[in-house]
Amino acid sequence: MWSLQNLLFIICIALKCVTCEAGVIHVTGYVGREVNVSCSYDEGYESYEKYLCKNDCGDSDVLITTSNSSKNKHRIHDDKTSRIFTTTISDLHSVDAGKYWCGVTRNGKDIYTEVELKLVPDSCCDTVTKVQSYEGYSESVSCPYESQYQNSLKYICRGNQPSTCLQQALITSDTKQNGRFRLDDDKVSGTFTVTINSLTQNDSGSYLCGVQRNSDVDVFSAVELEVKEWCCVKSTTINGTAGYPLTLQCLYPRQYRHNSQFLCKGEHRNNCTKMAVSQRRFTLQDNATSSSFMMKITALEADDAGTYWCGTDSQWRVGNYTKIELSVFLQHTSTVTPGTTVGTRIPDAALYVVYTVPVALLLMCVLVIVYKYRCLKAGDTTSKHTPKTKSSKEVMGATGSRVSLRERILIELCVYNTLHYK
Ligand SMILES: *[C@@H]1O[C@H](CO)[C@@H](O)[C@H](O)[C@H]1NC(C)=O
Ligand SMILES: *[C@@H]1O[C@H](CO)[C@@H](O)[C@H](O)[C@H]1NC(C)=O
Ligand SMILES: *[C@@H]1O[C@H](CO)[C@@H](O)[C@H](O)[C@H]1NC(C)=O
Ligand SMILES: *[C@@H]1O[C@H](CO)[C@@H](O)[C@H](O)[C@H]1NC(C)=O
Ligand SMILES: *[C@@H]1O[C@H](CO)[C@@H](O)[C@H](O)[C@H]1NC(C)=O
Ligand SMILES: *[C@@H]1O[C@H](CO)[C@@H](O)[C@H](O)[C@H]1NC(C)=O
Ligand SMILES: CC(=O)N[C@H]1CO[C@H](CO)[C@@H](O)[C@@H]1O
Repeated sequence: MWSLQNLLFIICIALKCVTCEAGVIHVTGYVGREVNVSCSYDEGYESYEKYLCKNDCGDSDVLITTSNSSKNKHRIHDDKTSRIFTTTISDLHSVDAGKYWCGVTRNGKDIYTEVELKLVPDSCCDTVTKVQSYEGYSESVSCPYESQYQNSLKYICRGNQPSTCLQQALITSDTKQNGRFRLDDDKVSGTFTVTINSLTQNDSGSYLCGVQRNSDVDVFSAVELEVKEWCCVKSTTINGTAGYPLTLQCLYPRQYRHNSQFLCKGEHRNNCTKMAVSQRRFTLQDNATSSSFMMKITALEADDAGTYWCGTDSQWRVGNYTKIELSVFLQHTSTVTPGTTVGTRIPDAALYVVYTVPVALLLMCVLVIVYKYRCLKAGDTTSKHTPKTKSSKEVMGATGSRVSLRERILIELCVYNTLHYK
């Protein structure tokens, strides 16, 4: 059964006289994108109709002809000077893969060229090289390639979409230098290197190294670059108490021990103000044995709270940096934390002292005041009007003006205690 079908097919093909004049044309396209299928023809056929068909090229298999050059997702263009007609198939789906024929209509048998369309996903790659760096640094990305591509165009682009990589290339081997990007091609080792200067966190992400091929889709390798925020190299939090001495310790890599050491203060490391070591309260001390230097503050002040940065290179380029968040405690009352302006925290602290006296004591005062107020009111009322109840009369009789004096003393004592409580 199968062989009969096969035979019928062969006969069918033979009857249609399909011939492969220039062998099979292999074309690769990206899923979701478009592909150009170009077929050449011999001299003399310039004015003939050209077409692209699928399967066994019956009438219903013709996808597009030069007589009607745009249909659905197919476009055809006949370049009569170079004698090449090109069919563009857009919005490629996996079902579009397979065998096609380029045809030239003529009396008798048409001329056919076989085309094999292969589809690949528009993403790359299974293996990704990871590269880590820091803000402000320069980083080189190495892209190896096979020796047969020594003289091919090399390029790098962002993202991981091969189909658009070349047109969005950041730099190619033709330009070599473009702003912060430089491309060096070492043909001997078969590696091209892309160097990116003055890295920002914006440079983090995926990159594709591309090598152009003329007869097929380009070759790619994927790189993932992570640019770390400069501050996050090391971060510590320190609590100090106002009035007491404090030492801030800054570690540095041993190889940087001869660099100048600095400490600065400010929310952002790019515009923090350098600590004036000449200030009497501060002293800077290096400790080479522990690869660190220390900033000693004799008596901590509320103003000292904030963010500090220290390192061993004022160019902010190399070495390890430390971010220190210093909070200053005002003797068991309130904290001056970094990120807030000290000027507004101090009054807070003062209020805190007044309002955090034991609640019980305050409550007692309030009760006494209320009680006394009511007593006085009751006294006033009863002196002008006839007492309505026995109890109110008793209260009046038992207390009177003498009690009022005693109460006043109590209240005053109470308020005094409240205000002078520490
Ligand atoms: C197909 O050819 C057209 C015309 O030359 C060109 O603009 C387009 O970029 C080509 N598409 C692809 C995927 O090569
Ligand atoms: C070309 O194709 C379009 C859309 O399929 C159709 O409307 C039009 O009639 C065709 N033109 C000719 C000359 O066949
Ligand atoms: C970061 O990249 C975005 C878009 O990718 C851009 O709009 C923004 O300006 C860039 N920021 C810097 C600081 O380069
Ligand atoms: C500093 O004080 C805060 C608030 O009291 C506390 O949460 C934190 O654990 C303290 N940190 C250190 C390093 O003592
Ligand atoms: C410091 O730099 C940051 C951004 O890095 C900016 O938001 C801030 O306003 C700057 N501060 C001053 C005082 O220039
Ligand atoms: C330097 O650091 C080492 C190790 O932490 C310590 O033993 C030594 O006392 C420090 N020296 C000074 C002068 O602080
Ligand atoms: C960013 C940076 O330079 N980090 C260095 C911090 O210090 C250690 C050694 O102490 C180095 O190995 C890191 O490279």
